[in-house]
Amino acid sequence: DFPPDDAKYHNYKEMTDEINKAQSDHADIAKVSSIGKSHEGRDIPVIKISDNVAQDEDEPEVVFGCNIHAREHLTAEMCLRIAARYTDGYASDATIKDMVDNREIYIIPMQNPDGIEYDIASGQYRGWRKNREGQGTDLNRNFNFKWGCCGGSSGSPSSETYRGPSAASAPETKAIQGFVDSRVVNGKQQIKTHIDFHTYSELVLWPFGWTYDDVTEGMTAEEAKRFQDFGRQMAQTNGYTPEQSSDLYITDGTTDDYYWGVHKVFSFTFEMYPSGGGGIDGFYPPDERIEPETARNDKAVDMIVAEAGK
Ligand code: 0X9
Ligand code: CA
Ligand code: CA
Ligand code: CA
Ligand code: ZN
Repeated sequence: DFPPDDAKYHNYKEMTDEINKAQSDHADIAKVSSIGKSHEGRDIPVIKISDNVAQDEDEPEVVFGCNIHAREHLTAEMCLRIAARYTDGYASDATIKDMVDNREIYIIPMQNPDGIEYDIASGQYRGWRKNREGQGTDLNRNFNFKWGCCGGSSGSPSSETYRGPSAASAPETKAIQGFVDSRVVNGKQQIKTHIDFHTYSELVLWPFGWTYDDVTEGMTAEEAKRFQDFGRQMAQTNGYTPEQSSDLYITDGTTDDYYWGVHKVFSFTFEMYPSGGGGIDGFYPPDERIEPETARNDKAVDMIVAEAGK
């Protein structure tokens, strides 16, 4: 489990307990289901938040994904905060009620449950990043859009950025892609906006990662400007640095390139606290940082929820 000093972080069971409680406390607006199973057979839960939650209504849909990299535990706390704000705040906060009533919000707090549990299993952090299939696949290099195209991933199973033997080879990737694909209804993708949360470096990143070009096949000048403008606006609220993801380094097979490249979902990657300097310790901020560093993104989260209606 987490070391005693970091007990406020949620392990897999505590995460499922938390979202199941949100569902039972707010059954009219919160519904938990599973998008599929991990390599070791754990369910990957998603909590949907909306009015008339049992129905698939014609409302813009939003996805928040967290903890696709195992050691990035602060991000699961980010997703749990979003779920708590939109459920607990519904009765008292008119702005939240308006968002919940007019959107279908999907939150996936742990996209890599096996890796997360492995990282904390001994009581001493292992610094694990990938899933737990073989030597591990980097799930954020395994998505089926320009997979392995551009030197932004590795073909070596021992590498931290191993892309896997084929696109969407990992069951966790299959589950996420299958979920996104399933939101195409009558030929129309219902998901309009998305953020995937990572740590660390305090960045707001937008597609593409596979190329340095900002305008290219699948990204018009107008679309690139929308990403830049909105990314910079979100970064003004949290103090992160906004940039195209390839300005960090070239990546292929990532979530954001997949969401935008395949589905035209307006998709961002956030790198949360800290800003830098920590080496491996940067992935393990003390649990006292959870509250301030997740609250820091409340405004950006509300913005991307609103933007789904644009
Ligand atoms: O390398 C990654 O997957 C991300 N950094 S992390 O330290 N969390 O592993 C950055 C990905 C940046 N590229 C895209 N988002 N496309
Ligand atoms: Ca502590
Ligand atoms: Ca609804
Ligand atoms: Ca819908
Ligand atoms: Zn990451």
